[in-house]
Amino acid sequence: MTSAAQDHDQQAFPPSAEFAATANAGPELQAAADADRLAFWDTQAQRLDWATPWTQVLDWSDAPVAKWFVGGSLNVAYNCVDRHVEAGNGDRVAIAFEGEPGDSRSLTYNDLLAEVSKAANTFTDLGLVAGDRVAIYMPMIPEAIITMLACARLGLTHSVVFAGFSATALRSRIDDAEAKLLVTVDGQWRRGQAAPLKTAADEAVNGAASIQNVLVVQRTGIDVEWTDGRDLWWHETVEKASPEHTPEAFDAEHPLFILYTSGTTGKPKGIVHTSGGYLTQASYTHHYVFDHKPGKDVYWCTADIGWVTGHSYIVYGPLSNGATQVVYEGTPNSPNEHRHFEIIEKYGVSIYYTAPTLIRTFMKWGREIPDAHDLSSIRLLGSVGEPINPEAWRWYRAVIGAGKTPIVDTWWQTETGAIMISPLPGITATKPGSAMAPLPGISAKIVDDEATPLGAGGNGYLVLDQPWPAMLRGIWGDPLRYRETYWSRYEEQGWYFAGDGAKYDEDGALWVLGRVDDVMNVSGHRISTSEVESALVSHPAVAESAVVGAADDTTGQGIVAYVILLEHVENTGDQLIKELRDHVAVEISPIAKPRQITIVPELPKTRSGKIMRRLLRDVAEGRELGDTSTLVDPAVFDAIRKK
Ligand code: 6R9
Repeated sequence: MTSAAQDHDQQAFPPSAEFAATANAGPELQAAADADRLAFWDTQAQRLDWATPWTQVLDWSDAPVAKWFVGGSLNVAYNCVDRHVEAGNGDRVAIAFEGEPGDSRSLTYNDLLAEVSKAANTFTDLGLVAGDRVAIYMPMIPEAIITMLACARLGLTHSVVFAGFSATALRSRIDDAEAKLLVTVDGQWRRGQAAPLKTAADEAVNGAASIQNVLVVQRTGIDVEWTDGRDLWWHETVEKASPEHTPEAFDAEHPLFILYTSGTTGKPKGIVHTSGGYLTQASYTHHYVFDHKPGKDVYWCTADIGWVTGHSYIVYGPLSNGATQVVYEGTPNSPNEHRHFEIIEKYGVSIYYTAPTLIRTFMKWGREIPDAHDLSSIRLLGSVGEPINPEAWRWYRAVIGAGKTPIVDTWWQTETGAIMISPLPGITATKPGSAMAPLPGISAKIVDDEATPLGAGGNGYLVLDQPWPAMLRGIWGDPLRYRETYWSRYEEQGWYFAGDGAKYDEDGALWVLGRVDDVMNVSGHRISTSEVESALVSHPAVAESAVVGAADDTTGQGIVAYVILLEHVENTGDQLIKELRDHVAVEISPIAKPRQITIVPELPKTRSGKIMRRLLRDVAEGRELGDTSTLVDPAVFDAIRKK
C-alpha cells in the first residue's frame, strides 16, 4: 500500500468538543468496568426496574450456560412501557409509524400500554400461560411490536419469523419451538402492492400439531381463507379486550425469545435469550452507543423485527429507554429512492441506524437524492450487519452526516444479543471501517489457531473470553449443538468462538474482517474478502462488490470478484477490468489482485442484506448452486452466469 493511501485509511475522526460535552458516555464508564467488571454490570442492571433484587450478578458454575442476576425478577414489558407512563411520560410518542402506502399513526407510551394490555388479556383468554411459545410472522407494523411486548408481559416466549420467509421456513420454526399461537396479517404492503401473507401462514400451519390459534391483523383488507375455531381477527378480539392488565414478575433467566439464525449446516439454530441480562445489555448499549436522550432524540433503526437488530434496537433497547422512534413498513425505494430521506425530514430523525448494504445502495443511487433533503436533524449514525468498507463509511458521514456526525460501527451477533464492539460517541476517535474496541464491560480477544492472544498488527479469530449479560443461553432443544458450535473450538480456554476473523491495526484498533469462511488464503497470505471488496469499492467506477476465494491449483485459493458499476459509468470491458485489478494491487498489495473480475448487474443477497458468498463460490468454482432458498431473488444468477 502506498503511504498516502495508508495515511488516508488510518485517518481517525475524533469526537467534536461539542458532542463530547453532552455525551452520555464519559471516561468513567471504562474505568468502572476495568475496576470491577461484575460490579459494573450490577450498576448497569439498575437501569431497569426489578420486582425482586438479585443476590448474585453472575453464576458461571454451569458454563457455558450462564445465569445473570440470580434470584432477581422483573417484567420486561413493564420496563419497556408501564414505567415510562408511571414516570409521567405517558404522552411521549413511543412509535411514529409510517406505512408504506403513506398512512401514518403515532402511539404514545399511554397508547402502547393500553394496546399491550389488550393483547395480553386476549392471549390469556386463549389459554396461553407463561413458558408457552408464540410465533410471530408479521411485517413492520405496530401490532408486531405490541405482540412481542404482550408476550414478554405474560412470560410467553416469542419466536419472530421474518415475513419474507417461506411457509416451509415458518413451519419448521413453529414445529421446532412447538408454538401454540401464530400471529400474522392478511397481507403486507410491498412496493405499492398488497402481498398476501396469511396464505403462507395457512400453508405453514396446516397440519402443525402445536398450533391452536391463528390471530390475524387486517393490514391490507385483501381476501383471506378462514378456518373457523382456529382463526381470529385482531380487531374482533384484541381491540375489544380490556386495556387494564397487571404485569407479573418473572425470573431473570425466564426465556424471553427464540430467534432462528442460519449456521454452517442446513438446519437453522433457535438462539435462546432470557430476560434480565438481555434487557440490561440492550438498554445499556442503546443508551451509550447511540448517545440516546429520551424526550429529545428521534431514533430510527431501519432493521426488521425478523432479525436480532429489530429485537434489540427497535423493541427492547429503545423502549426500555423511553425512546421516541420511527417505524417504517416498507422498502427504501418505494415509491422512489427519496423515501428514507423524506422520513428523516418529516420526523426530524436524529439517530439513524442502518446496514452497509443500504449505504452502498444509496451511494449507487447518487448523492443528489439525499442532498435534496434537509437532514440536519441527524446527529449520530450507526452501522451494523457486516464490515463497513471505509469508502462507504466516509460517504455515510460526508453525505448523510453532513461531514460531522459520529458513526458507530457496531459489531455483534444474534448470539450476543446486544452490541459488543463499537466506538463510544463522544469518546472514541473513530477510524473508517473499524469497530474500534469492546464496550466497557465486554471482553474480547483476537487469537490464533493455538489460542495465543495476538497484539497490535495481529490477525486471527475473534473470541469472547468473558461471559456477558445478553449472551445466548443455548440453542433451543439442542444443548450439544450449542457447546459444539460456540465452545468446542477453544474448549480448554472456555472462550466463545464468534466465527469472525479480526485484526488489530498498529494502533490497536479492532477491525472485524468478516466470517472466517470469508477469509481467503492466497499463497499462504491471509486476505479478507471484505478488504478486497473495500479496495474495489474505493475505485470511482464501482458501486458494490463481492469477493470470494475459489480453489486454485497453484495458490490454494484465487480471488474472484463480482462488481457492480456505478450508474453512468461506461463499461469498457477488459480495459476497466485491468484498471480494477491494478487498483486493488495498489490499495492492498499485488497478492490481493483478483484472478478474475466479472462485472454484473446484481449481487445475490439474503433477505437480511448479506451477500451470499457461498453461492458465488459455487459459480466461481463451476459447481451446481447450493441452496438458494434464502435469497431475495434467485434469478440474479442467470445474469451472473451469462457473463
Ligand atoms: C447484528 C447482526 C452476525 C454476523 C457477525 C459478523 C457480521 C455484524 C458487524 C459485522 C463487521 C460489524 N457483522 N455486525 N461484521 N462489522 N459491525 O448482524 O447479527 O445477523 O447474527 O450476524 O454479522 O460476521 O458474525 P447476525
